[in-house]
Amino acid sequence: MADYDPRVALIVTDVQNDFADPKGSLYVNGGEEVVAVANGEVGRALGAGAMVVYTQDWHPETTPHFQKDGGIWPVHCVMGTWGAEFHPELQVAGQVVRKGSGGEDGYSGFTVRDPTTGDEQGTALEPALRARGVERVVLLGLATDYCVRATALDATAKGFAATVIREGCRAVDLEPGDGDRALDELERAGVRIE
Ligand code: VGL
Ligand code: ZN
Repeated sequence: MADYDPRVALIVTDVQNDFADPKGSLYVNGGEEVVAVANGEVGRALGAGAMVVYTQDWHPETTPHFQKDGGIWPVHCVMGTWGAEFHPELQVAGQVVRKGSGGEDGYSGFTVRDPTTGDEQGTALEPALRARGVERVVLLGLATDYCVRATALDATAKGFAATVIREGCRAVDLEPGDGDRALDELERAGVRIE
């Protein structure tokens, strides 16, 4: 079990209908199963005085992130639509950080990247953590091989200790095994997997 204290932030990654509901446009197998895990961790984190932050994939209707516009993904998490909303059973009790709204690839909760120029820009996440004196982050959510991976790698690169709760994550697995490979990669990068 992840330990929480006031220097910890739980980052609940993209637990949104398009990923977590079987009717979602980019449904991640078992995505709905992370909701209960997330709620349990949110309760324990808040009880221990830790910060809880939520990321939300938040795309415009047209973005090179989408297949129809030259990218690789079906249309998903379009801002203001049902698919972009958090899963209705997710307990949302903290700051929400949206990413991708300028048409960027928004895999990491910390940075977004312009898919044509490659320019990276920070989101509100790191300033929010620094303002609270956070030293360690605990991550769960969707999807293991994309947003959880990218956010955890950025967290360690920025000097935060990072833990990923495996049972609170599910993978897209475009190629079978992508999720497991992502967890191996994270472990090699110094992320604790539990
Ligand atoms: C994600 C694919 C496309 C994610 C976001 O949240 O992991 N995956 N956009
Ligand atoms: Zn996306």
